[in-house]
Amino acid sequence: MHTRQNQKNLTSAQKKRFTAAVLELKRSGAYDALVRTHDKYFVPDRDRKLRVGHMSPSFFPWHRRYLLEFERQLQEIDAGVSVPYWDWTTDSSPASSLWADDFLGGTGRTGDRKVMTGPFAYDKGNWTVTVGITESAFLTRNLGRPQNPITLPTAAELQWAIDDPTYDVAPWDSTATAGGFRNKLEGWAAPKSERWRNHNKVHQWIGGHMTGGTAPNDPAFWLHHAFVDLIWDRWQQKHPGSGYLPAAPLAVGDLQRGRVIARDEPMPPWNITPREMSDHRSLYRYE
Ligand SMILES: [Cu+2]
Repeated sequence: MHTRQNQKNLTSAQKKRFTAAVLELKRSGAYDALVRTHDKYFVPDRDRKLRVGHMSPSFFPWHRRYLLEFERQLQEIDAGVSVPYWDWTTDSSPASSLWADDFLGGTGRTGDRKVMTGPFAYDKGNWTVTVGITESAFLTRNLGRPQNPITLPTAAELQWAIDDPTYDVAPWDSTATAGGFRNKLEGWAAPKSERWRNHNKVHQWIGGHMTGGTAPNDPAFWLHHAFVDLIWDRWQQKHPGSGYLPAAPLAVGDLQRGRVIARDEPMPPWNITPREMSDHRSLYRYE
């Protein structure tokens, strides 16, 4: 049993061990295999295929299992490491210690958005982007998008999602605007003028590689999704009578049948069900 800590409480020794283990995973090739997995399951509504990772109810359990994969691989390198989480409602500035030279490094430079500081800066020689290189082989970021500013989600915006007692609603995709915790937190449930909320807005605030299917090219991905995972837990604590939906496979004739994972259906690529992923307390805890 290990503890996932708030990133702001990590000692400099812990930050060093975490980043060293990530760099070793990158060197071995295992990191890029994980990036490829995320990209493969980044299937939008319009594709009319099974949606398991995003724009669907299994967004939370799929990412829980995906983070466990990453964390187990890190722990094979250094058993004392776990994934920290980033509470973006409180550490909401590019000046946060998260973005310092001794941890994730900062924003990209003007022009090509190339990250110039920290262990993942291309010029340090240890972090070449190889999956989804249409953009660039160097890590890019644009924290807060100064030329067209965007702010991180507030505590109130997060609470708006957590307060919804219904896990998810039909049509179980990005257009599920009738409510539902999942889409309010994943962040598609927003008026056009606003575009993104909560989880999605954080990807946009970081910018660069974090905005597409190959977002795990930026190690900030894991800290963001560890907090998303913790939020799922907070929602469960607040609504003990609610559970994952849909509880059963969708009926014949439903346009979403075969495209959405029900509570006891297996999620690729691990063939584990949302029910099996709905309680993390035997695996790890949050500080
Ligand atoms: Cu994400």
